Amino acid sequence: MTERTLILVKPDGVKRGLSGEVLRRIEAKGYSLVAVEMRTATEELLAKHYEEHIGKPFYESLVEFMSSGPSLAVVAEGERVIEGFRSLAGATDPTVAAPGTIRGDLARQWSTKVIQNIVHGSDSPESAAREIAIWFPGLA
Ligand code: IDP
Ligand code: MG
Repeated sequence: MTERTLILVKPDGVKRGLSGEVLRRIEAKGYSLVAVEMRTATEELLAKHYEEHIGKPFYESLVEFMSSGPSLAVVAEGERVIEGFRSLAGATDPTVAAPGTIRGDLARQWSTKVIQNIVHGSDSPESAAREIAIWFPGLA
């Protein structure tokens, strides 16, 4: 089934000039871009986006990092794109993310406060619908 997913090039990726590289990998894989917009996330938006992480030890640092500058918000579409983009992104911890993945090739550990790993990708159809509605209310 054709589905849509919410992808973010996080502030570390945008600052390092890797937005184009992430878009290139999405398109090279064969997925299409439905929406692309530069956006600086507010604390309120992040509380919705990262609802499941509220109260965790890294939550405050995560919000500080994610609101530190613009992210590139992307909706991509394709057959099994939710699972497919998670695979392109690689494991959460960039130190051990497999080479060939976005995180494995382009990210590393910078500090122990928060993991900076270039991209976010929705992890299920339910998350994708929820996150697309948060970032692109007009598309939902
Ligand atoms: P995901 O982005 O691979 O889905 P999640 O577990 O949903 O990973 O965590 C959301 C984001 O929070 C991660 O991408 C990373 O930036 C940060 N994060 C996750 N776990 C930790 C941690 O243990 N310490 C610091 N930051 C973390
Ligand atoms: Mg997640």
